[in-house]
Amino acid sequence: MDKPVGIIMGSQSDWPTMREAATILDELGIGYEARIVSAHRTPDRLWDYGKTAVSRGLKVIIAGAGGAAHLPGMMASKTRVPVIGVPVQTRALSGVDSLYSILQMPKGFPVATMAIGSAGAANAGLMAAGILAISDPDLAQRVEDWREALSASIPEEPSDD
Ligand code: RP5
Repeated sequence: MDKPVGIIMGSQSDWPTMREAATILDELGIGYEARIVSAHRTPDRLWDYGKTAVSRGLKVIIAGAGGAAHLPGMMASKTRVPVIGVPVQTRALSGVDSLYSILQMPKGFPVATMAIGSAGAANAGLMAAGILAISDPDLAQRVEDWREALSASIPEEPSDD
């Protein structure tokens, strides 16, 4: 299977959050790789990843980090492959630190920033799917089906159970 999506994260501790993106990609039959790439702890790895992203066939990068979350922005500086940023929830500042670190990019180097935490990671998977579906009609149908199934799973009335 092709692996058009790269899921990268600053630390092993981000994986429980970023796994939500991977789960969505699995559900939609999209290939991906997952790597730990830290802006601060492994800057050379970040540089190499960004430098080779296009030549390795990556179409979308999902980047999650927490705290001083420089990974998505630095990756966006290094490659034209679209970067979707996921602010990981932190204990000290609940992820607002991550959100602001990822969101406020200077003109010229955009990062599509998702919500804080696991909802943001799942939505990053869906955003990646939507981007890839532009040029893949089979995937577009799977995304439509996924959305319909989600809507169908929402009850019309609340329950006491
Ligand atoms: C960031 O620091 C990572 O993205 C992670 O969210 C945070 C804490 O990392 P650990 O100390 O748990 O490795 O670089």
